[in-house]
Amino acid sequence: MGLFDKLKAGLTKTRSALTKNLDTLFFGKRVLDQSLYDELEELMISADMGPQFTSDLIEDVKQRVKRKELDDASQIKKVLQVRMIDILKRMEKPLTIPMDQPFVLMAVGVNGSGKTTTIGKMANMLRRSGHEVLLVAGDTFRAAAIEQLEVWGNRVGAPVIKQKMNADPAAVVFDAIGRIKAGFNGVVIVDTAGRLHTRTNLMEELKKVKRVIGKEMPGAPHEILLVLDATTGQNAVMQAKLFKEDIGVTGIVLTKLDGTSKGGVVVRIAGELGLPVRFIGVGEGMDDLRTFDSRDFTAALLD
Ligand SMILES: Nc1nc2c(ncn2[C@@H]2O[C@H](COP(=O)(O)OP(=O)(O)OP(=O)(O)O)[C@@H](O)[C@H]2O)c(=O)[nH]1
Ligand SMILES: [Mg+2]
Repeated sequence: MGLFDKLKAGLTKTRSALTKNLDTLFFGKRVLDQSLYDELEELMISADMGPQFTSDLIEDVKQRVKRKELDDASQIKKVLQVRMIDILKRMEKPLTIPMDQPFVLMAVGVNGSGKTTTIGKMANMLRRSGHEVLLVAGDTFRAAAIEQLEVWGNRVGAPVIKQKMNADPAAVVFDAIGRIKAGFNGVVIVDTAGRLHTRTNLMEELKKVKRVIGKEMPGAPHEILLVLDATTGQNAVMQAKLFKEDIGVTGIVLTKLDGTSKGGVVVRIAGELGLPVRFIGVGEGMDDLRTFDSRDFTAALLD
């Protein structure tokens, strides 16, 4: 199976919900009138594409009908596709990681969003393209978090910097940057906790980790990746806003797109956050991470 077909297979749930609903909406209903627009609005909202994208789409459709560019409801799908590509294109900025040069990446996000798994997949991708990778067990709060990262490290051939459970993550990170100072020339990926006793604690801890990295290595972290679980739909958008304001996120990974019909949320994240989507996760395996491509993504959902 080619990469595109795999992507399509990964996005099956969103794809079938969206195309089935669109086809039902347009079937036998050739009149482009207000009731069609109302139903279309409902459909877009339930697909988690967000109110702004939805009203812009409907306005566009109405204008095109006025200009007599549209005479058949099924052509709306094409308009939707063009608008989706247009908005998603803006967040299509793959992460460029220089070869043989220290690069520090920190993954953040709420518990269970897929941080550790995504780190494992990224490490795999990077190792395959010839990078040295060092994993950093910055989640010292959850039992088994360190072992989980070590399993990934073994699987992909990346050493893990760790301390005991409940150690200060800032101290673990300090050790890791020490490796760079000692000559390590690869990618350092810092795993972090998704839950502490309170959300404020979590944000403070993440800020401290970021501060320590920056103090030890000016200019770092070079990337703060927010890992979001697509199955949570609009909740993911809310979380993204908080992390963006509090920590200063530079890129997004949207995980579990294979397990949800809410993949349309990418559109909403694009419109409301203006952050690049670096990767999407379409499964639990180590090859189930893709760089985000707006055309492929849209085609996988609608074609
Ligand atoms: N289907 C699917 N499952 C995923 C994907 N990414 C992660 N998962 C699963 O989601 C669950 C949680 O993933 P973790 O990587 O442990 O999440 P985390 O953010 O590190 O969680 P905490 O360490 O508790 O904060 C695991 O069972 C993963 O296998 C994905 O793209 N698709
Ligand atoms: Mg984790």
